Amino acid sequence: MRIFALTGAGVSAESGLGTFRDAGGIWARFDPMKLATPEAFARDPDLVHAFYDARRRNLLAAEPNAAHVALARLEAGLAARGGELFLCTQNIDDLHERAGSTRVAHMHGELLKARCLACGQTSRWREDMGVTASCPSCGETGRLRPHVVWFGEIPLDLDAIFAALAEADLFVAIGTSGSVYPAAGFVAEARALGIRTCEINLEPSDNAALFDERRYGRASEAVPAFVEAVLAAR
Ligand code: BJW
Repeated sequence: MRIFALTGAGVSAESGLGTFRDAGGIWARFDPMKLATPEAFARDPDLVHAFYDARRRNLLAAEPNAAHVALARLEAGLAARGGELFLCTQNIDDLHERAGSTRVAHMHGELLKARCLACGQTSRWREDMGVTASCPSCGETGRLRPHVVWFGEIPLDLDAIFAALAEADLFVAIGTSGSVYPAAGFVAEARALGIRTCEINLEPSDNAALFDERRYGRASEAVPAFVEAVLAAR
């Protein structure tokens, strides 16, 4: 069995990383147009760096939760049965990798990487970035940005993502509100391809009506239960 899993901020919520659109979420406290667009970064790089520096520090203090661990177990369990998990995350954290997932497509980038606007290289980055940091590849100063995908930018790895989606037997969306495209369109794409669809979320997402199966609850409980059911059935 080939499973395509799309994860969102809800999978990392119980690790202490904020979601975006819940009450008290990141976009309830900060204006995304001032922080998560290329225009915002050009206008006020100090402000944007401060926002991502704080989130990077928060991430480094966080730990994977039972939902991340269960998805790593699903990858290994499917592989042992001749199947495959394609794990596509909208999250910029590294909690799937730290829980043991070995192949993760980060369609909205990675907070622990920097991209140089001078040479185009990406580098691993765990410190505060700020406007005076130098690129480890080319040495240019003040040209680094967080390696994340802002509104109006094209998400990463889309060819591999759509190819994996087309080959899946099951599409499962976990902890995502289904409000940001193109990820929000994956469920409709899956349905058009005749792929079974499942949603796991705290509450019905914007796309809830498009899912064949719906499981509501906290990711730390609902995802392990889903993984057990999948692995027990094969
Ligand atoms: C729990 C839980 C618990 C809570 N357990 N659950 C139509 C078509 C195409 C594009 C567009 C379109 N209309 C508009 C657009 C443009 C735009 C867009 O979608 N805007 C919408 C707001 C309308 N999209 C873009 O600009 C994208 N680029 C693009 O479209 O390029 C064009 C193109 C595409 C394809 C081919 C060619 C060209 C880029 C989008 C970039 C998004 N960037 C951000 C920030 C990244 C960096 C950062 O982290 O700061 O990505 S925005 C933010 O939203 C972040 C997330 O990855 C993303 C999705 O959020 P997510 O994960 O769903 O979080 P929430 O908070 O919304 O939901 C959490 C859910 O968890 C909730 O439902 C809770 O109930 C649940 N939950 N606790 C389980 N314990």
